[in-house]
Amino acid sequence: MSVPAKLLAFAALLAATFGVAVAAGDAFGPEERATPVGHGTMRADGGGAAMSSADHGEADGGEPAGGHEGAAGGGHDAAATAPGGLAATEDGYQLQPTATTVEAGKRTRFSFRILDPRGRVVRSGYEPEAERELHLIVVRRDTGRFLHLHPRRAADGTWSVDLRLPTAGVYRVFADFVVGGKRRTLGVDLFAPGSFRPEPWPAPAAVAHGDGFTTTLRAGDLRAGRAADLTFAVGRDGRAVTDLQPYLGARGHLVALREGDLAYLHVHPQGGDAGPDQIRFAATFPTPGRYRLFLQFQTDGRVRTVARTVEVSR
Ligand SMILES: [Cu+2]
Repeated sequence: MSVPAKLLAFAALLAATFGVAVAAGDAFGPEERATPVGHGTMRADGGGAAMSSADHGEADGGEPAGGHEGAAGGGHDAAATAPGGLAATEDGYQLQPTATTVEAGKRTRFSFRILDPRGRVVRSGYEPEAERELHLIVVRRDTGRFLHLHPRRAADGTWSVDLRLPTAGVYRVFADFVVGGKRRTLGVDLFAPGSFRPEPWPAPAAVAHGDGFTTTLRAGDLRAGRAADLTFAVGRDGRAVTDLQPYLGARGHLVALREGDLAYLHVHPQGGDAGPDQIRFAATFPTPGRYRLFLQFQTDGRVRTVARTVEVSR
């Protein structure tokens, strides 16, 4: 290919990628965000492109309600490294959606309930974690689309949120919450009928792009079963971003999913002496292999998402 032809091809690629991102961003209202990721051809440096301009939605403020008892006790420690999200039930708690099929591209009211070990709807007793009683993460199973939502809880314990799945496909829905002193992540599948083309994961790389930002990950050697210190440096246009705003009570939020089964890791923000452009987390990757990391942070009142792939060795 001649040089002009290459340039032309690259320009077309940029237009196509950007077009997709804009379409996805426009499609979302203030209560949702979708992050198209994995348009891998744009990674000059190996990072995945993840662009979206939608705001991160807040729909909190569920009414307090009494009546919930009998929560199982538990601690944060022993099970802290065990991944969640692989089952719809854990310790007898159950995630029960009212629908398992949603039309892609259409705003839909998505509702669900959490049942306790005695089969009763959990109506209260949620303990805020990262400033929310419940975090709902919706990920297309190839991880090419990512949503982070905060449903509203009604007095009868039903959680609801406006959901718009960006494309057809199979999605994993994770409800991440703390009840009875223990954090649980329950997962169910959600289907959006239609044709679906899975996107390959971008190769692991230190630098990843998304929402117009660049993040550089410093983590050393990631080893299975060992606590890892993940430090992300946020940049934009070649400069460090030093005006990160608090997001969910921390500098950032991180979701880590294992390749193959989308096991959902419990990641914790870390303080420490990181610079103003840096966000630190502690995580333990349970097994060797690849993981997808979705880093979210806030600047100018908007939540940004940058996805990346990491490789964990034995
Ligand atoms: Cu959340």
